[in-house]
Amino acid sequence: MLDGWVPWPEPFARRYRDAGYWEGRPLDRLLRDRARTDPDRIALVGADGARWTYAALDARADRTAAGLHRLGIAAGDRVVVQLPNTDAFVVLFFALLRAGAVPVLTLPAHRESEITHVAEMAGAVAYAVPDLLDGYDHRALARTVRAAVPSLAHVLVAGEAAEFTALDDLDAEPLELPAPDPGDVALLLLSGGTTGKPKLIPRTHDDYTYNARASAGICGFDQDTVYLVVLPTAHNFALACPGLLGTLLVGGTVVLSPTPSPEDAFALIEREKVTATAVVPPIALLWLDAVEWEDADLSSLALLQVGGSKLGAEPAARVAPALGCTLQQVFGMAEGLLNYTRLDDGHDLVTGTQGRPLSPDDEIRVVDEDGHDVPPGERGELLTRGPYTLRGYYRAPEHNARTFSDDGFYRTGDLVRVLPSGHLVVEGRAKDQINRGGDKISAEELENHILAHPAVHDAAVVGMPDAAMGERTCAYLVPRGPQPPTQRELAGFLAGRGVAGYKLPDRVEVVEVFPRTSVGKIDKKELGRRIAERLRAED
Ligand code: J2J
Repeated sequence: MLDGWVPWPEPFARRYRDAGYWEGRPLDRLLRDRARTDPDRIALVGADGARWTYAALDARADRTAAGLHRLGIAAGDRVVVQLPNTDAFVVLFFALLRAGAVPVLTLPAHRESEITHVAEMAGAVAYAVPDLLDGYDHRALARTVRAAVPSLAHVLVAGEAAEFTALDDLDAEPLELPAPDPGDVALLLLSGGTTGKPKLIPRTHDDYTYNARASAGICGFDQDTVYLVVLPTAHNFALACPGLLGTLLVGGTVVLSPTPSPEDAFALIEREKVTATAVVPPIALLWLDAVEWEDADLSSLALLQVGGSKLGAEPAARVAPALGCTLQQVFGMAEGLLNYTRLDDGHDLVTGTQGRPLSPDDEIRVVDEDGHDVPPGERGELLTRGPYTLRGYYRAPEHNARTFSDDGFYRTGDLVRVLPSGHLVVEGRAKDQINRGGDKISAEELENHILAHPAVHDAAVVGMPDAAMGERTCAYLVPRGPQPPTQRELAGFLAGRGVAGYKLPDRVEVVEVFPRTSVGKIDKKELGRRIAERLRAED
C-alpha cells in the first residue's frame, strides 16, 4: 500500500464492494479486457492521425511497462507526467499502471513552480515531458526541476530526448508484472487548490474504474462512441468522466485533438465522425460562434458535455440548436463527486442546473457557515462523501483536518442549492479560488508569489467578472516604494518565477490600504465588488 493517503473506513469499503461499485480490478484491465474481446477495433486515433487497434495499444503498453521496469521504475514509485494530448500520454499512462507505478498528472501549462512542488510532494522518481510544445522546451524545464528535486532519477521524453531517456526507447519484451492491489492508489491528480501550494488527490483502481464505468453508463457510451479529447487528457474531466478511460472501457474510439480550437476540433469531428466530447464554458462559447464561419459537418456529434465552471442558461439554451447535439452539464471535481444532467432531462434542468450526483451512494449535505444543514432548497456549502470521493489529500494531514468533517465528508467550497429532483445549482463559492474559465487559481498561492516582488508590500487576488471566461484574475497591490509593478511587469516577474501562464494576473490595481473585515482580514468581497463596479464604469 502506498503510504500517506487516507483509505475509506472498512464499513464503507465493504458497502461499496457489496454494491458492486468496486469490482476489485486494476485500472489498466479496462484496456486489457477490450484487447481480448475486440482486438481489431480502433481504440485510439492519435494526434498525428495514427490509428491504434485495442490489441496494438495493449501490446505497446506492455512493452513500455517492461521498459519502465528495466529502467528501475518499481511498484509504488511515483512518476510525474506532463504530456499533451498525444499517443505517448495514453501509452505511458497504461504502461505506468502495469509497472505498478503511480502516475502524477500535471497539465502542459504547469511550470517550474508547480512541477517542482508536485515532484517533491510526491517523492517522484521520474518526470515525463514532451520535447517541445508550442515553442516551449520542456527538457529545459526538466533540467531545472531535476536540479531542485533529488529524488528524480529519470526524465522521460516524448520526442528528441537530448541527455534524457526517450519514451520510444522504453521498449522491451513484455514481462509478467505483479498486479497491483485494486484498493490501492492508482494515480494522483492535481487539485485546483485553495492553499499556498497545490495538493495531490489519490484515486484508487477501484474508485477510478467505477468513476469511468458509471459515467460511461450515464452518458450512454458504447462501442459506437467516438470521443474527442479536447481538454488536456490529464484533466479528470477528459480522462475519466467518462472521457478517455470511459470510452476505452466500453470499447469505443478515442480521438485526440491537439488543441480545443474550432479549426482543429471541428475538422476532427467531421473526419472521425466524433459522437461525444467535453469542454469548458469558454470553449463552448467559442464553438457556438464558430459554427457561423466554420463549415465543417458536425452532424455526428450527439453529446456535448460542458463543465469546469458555470455555463450560463442563455448559452446553454443555444447548444442544441447551434451544434445539433444534446447538452450535458457536468459539475465535477478531481476530488471525486460528479454531477451530470441526464440525457433524458427536460430543457429546464439541462439549461438551468449543473446536474445531479452520479452514484446512488453519493452523499450530499448542504450546510451554513456554522456547519448546520440548511433547509431543503436553500443555499449553502456542499459537503460530500461517496464511493469515488477522496477521504484525504496525499501527505497533507493538517490540511485534511480542516477540509474534511470528522465523519469523512469533503468540504467542496462550492455554494449550491438542491432542487427537489436532486439536481444541483451552483451559486458561487466559499473557497479562496478564482475559476478562470475552468482553470483554477488558488488566491493564496498566487499572493505568495506576488509578495516576493520587491515593490509589493501586500497583495490580494480576487476574481473579476468576464463575459468569455466567467471570471479573470485581478491582483490588488499595496506598493512598497513609489513604483509598483504594472500588470505586464508583474506577469513577467511571476513567469520568471516559474508560475503557470494561466495564473498570471489579468489586471493590477494599486491601493494605499486594503479594506478590512470586522476581524481584520482583507475584505476580498469588497475588493471583488470594487473591481466589478470599475469594470462596469469602464464599459
Ligand atoms: C460551476 N462550477 C464548476 C460547473 C466544476 C468534470 C467537470 C469539471 C471538473 C473540474 C471535473 C462546475 N459549474 N459545472 O473534474 O470531472 C468548479 C467547482 C469545483 C471545481 C473542481 C470533472 N464544474 N466546477 O472542474 O478539480 O468549484 O474539476 O469544485 O478542476 O470546479 O475543479 P476541477
